[in-house]
Amino acid sequence: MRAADEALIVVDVQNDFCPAGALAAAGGDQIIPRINALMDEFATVVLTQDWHPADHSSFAANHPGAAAFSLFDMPYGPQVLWPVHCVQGTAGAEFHPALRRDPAHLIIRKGFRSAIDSYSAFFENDRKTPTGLAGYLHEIGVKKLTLVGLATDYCVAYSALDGVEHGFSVDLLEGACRAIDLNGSLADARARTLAAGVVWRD
Ligand code: VGL
Ligand code: ZN
Repeated sequence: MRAADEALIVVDVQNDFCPAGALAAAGGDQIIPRINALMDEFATVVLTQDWHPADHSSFAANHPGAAAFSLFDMPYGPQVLWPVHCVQGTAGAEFHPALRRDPAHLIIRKGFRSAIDSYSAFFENDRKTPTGLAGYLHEIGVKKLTLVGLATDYCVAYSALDGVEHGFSVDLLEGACRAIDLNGSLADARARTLAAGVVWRD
């Protein structure tokens, strides 16, 4: 067991981010056995779940003429337009069937407001709207986070950065994550998280 003040944050291990999913990270399902085993080491386990309404503004399909993976100017800044993924109530939004969920104390959903995307488990993409996760973790005395899941360069990296911002010490287990890697996004995420003090481990 790790120290009682450590939490495992399992980011978006959902069907749509795994092979054959709508927005797959290559090898996304390969990380699941390790994540399942890690859950036994932590007193606090949190799962996050990307959970979009069908009319979500991050979907290219909701912007006539726009291509998936292009950039779009949202009121809160540039946003990648994604293929339709993790729509509430669909199979793609479910956790991968091999992922253990019994050990989770909290499942936090994000991206459920049509007008704002949410990569981070802590803040939506306007960087202002909180999910409540920081309050939960602080209130139960968590000091250190270990981040695993999908995708390394989006939801995991953004959660890591915001974790540091909220005063947690943050480890990112690269071998228990897989990336989308769009236009250098993985190298970019690594540089930005390292500069912020996130510790990358195998
Ligand atoms: C994610 C893009 C869009 C992720 C979620 O989980 O990394 N990426 N929605
Ligand atoms: Zn999403």
